[in-house]
Amino acid sequence: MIVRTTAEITGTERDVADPLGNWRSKRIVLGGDHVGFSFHETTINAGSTNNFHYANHVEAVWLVEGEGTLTDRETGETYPLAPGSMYLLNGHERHTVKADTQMRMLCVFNPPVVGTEVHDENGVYPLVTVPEPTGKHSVGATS
Ligand code: 9YT
Repeated sequence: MIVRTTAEITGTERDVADPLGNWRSKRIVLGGDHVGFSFHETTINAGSTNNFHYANHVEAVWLVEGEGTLTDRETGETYPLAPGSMYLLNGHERHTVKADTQMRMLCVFNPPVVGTEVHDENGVYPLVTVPEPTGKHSVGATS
């Protein structure tokens, strides 16, 4: 079992700031934890517009705080975002998140983000994997 608090993550290498200064993401679970997904708390600044494209990952996002708009840039459709909204990028959609107020969202990535990824010129994270440790329990092991 792994137990963590945001207080332990804040200010460490798991607390990642957007190079453009629009968001900050606390990586609560990463690929190195070897559970098949990563789990992040992302805070997006009020008034910012963010173009994302996870070409190599599926992402689910659950909005906890704040309001804004999601645009699917593949179709042009827009969706209001408010606490309780969820979007699932199950088609690697290019998308834009516009934050009217500061937004706080919980994000799950599969395959997991490892933590060293940086967005390329298209806003894409590369696929990076972590080798399984040897001699350790695998996910689902009972002993
Ligand atoms: C809203 C969203 O896509 N968040 C993604 C996570 C963040 N960009 C990160 O942790 O890298």
